[in-house]
Amino acid sequence: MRRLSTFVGLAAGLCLSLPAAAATVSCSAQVTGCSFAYDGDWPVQGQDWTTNTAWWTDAAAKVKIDLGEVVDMTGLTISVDNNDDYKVMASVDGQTWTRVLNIRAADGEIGFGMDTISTVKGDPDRVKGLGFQPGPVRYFRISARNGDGLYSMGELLVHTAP
Ligand SMILES: [Ca+2]
Ligand SMILES: [Ca+2]
Repeated sequence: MRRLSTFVGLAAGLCLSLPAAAATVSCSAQVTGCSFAYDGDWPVQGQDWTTNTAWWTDAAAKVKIDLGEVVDMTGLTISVDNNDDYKVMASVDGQTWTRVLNIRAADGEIGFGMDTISTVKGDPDRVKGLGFQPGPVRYFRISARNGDGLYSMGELLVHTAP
């Protein structure tokens, strides 16, 4: 199910990047259901953390996304399990990494199951204070720690400048 905010964003004249044909997702071996992390389908908020999601239980695990090209990122929307800390690292060249998003377990409005969190102004799932860093990006690495040790990611949307 695509998220309503995608259409709200389009109505507002924003240019959104759904998974591009050249984009790829890969994961470290601890992750189950890797492709669900970046297939364009969004978990319903509050749904089970292992249904159509990439999920893991090892804090060393990583979900890796390569957009296939450098884009000018203006915002991020991500679906993660509600009760853990998630870190999104990004890179232009795959060598130098910057933390572009820092989600804490208490962020978002969902108290059980999957939670969609966005940096985009006007998005109903917007959360302030996530340490979002806009700018050029190509590669992403998402990892999790703390919480209950049961981690999950359902989707990522990179918002770009028109
Ligand atoms: Ca998905
Ligand atoms: Ca959890």
